[in-house]
Amino acid sequence: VEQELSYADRAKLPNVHPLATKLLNIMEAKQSNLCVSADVTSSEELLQLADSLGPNICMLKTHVDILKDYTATFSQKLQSLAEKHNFLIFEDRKFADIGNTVKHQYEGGLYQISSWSHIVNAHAVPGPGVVKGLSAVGKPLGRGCLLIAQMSSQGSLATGEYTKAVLNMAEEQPDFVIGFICGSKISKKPEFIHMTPGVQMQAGGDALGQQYATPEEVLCNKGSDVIIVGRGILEAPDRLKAAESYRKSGWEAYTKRLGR
Ligand code: BMP
Repeated sequence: VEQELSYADRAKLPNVHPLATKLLNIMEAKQSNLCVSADVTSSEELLQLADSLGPNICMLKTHVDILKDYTATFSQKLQSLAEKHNFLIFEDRKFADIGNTVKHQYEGGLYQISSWSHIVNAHAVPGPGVVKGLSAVGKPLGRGCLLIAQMSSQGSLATGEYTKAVLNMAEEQPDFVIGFICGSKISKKPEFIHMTPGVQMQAGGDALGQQYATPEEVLCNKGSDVIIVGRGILEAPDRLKAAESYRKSGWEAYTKRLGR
């Protein structure tokens, strides 16, 4: 049986994207495969979260379009916190239009996402042009993209043949696509990062179709690399304590999978 590569081993692969290398090294150094989904509506609260949870996470995921008070200063402060605590920023924008449109949406508008977010994601629905458009803006800046191959929500249409087609699309543009949003490991290529939302300490769901699996299930049984946790941490009485407990569970599940 071939032994599975550790995050640190994968960071050194010859064909790995530099941003994936950076992420894998952060994960190893901080012993964290936790991405916190900072789904709050105030900039101040988001920055406070980033500063307090920063030491526990490998990545911070944002939805900047839910902020009621976004300013360019906010994005500068977030970048400083990412440097201070050594985590990557992932704006969960889910681009899903023709290449020319997503290019403008990524670079311009109010948010100028490409100027501050290390990672963005995209739906594969439009075809490879969506990645080409994003790449035209992001590649010169050293950015990377995750393709949405599966979703955690009930009744998702991103399954089966669609998921396979997303995989092929990623393999055709590895100079910009660093991995997937998915429920389980879907690519055998160790260069790709698998990131999974819909994670809480207890399996279950919410009233609007979200479905949850545990860190152990996602990292150990499903073979994903990074857990994305929002309300499991945000709604906890002590967010820092909750984040530390997700980090610990996630790391233990990963080391169990490696069997070392
Ligand atoms: P929570 O852990 O509170 O359910 O939040 C999950 C986060 O991950 C949300 O920000 C949501 O937009 C995102 N997400 C998801 O839940 N499922 C997906 O398939 C893709 C997502 O980006």
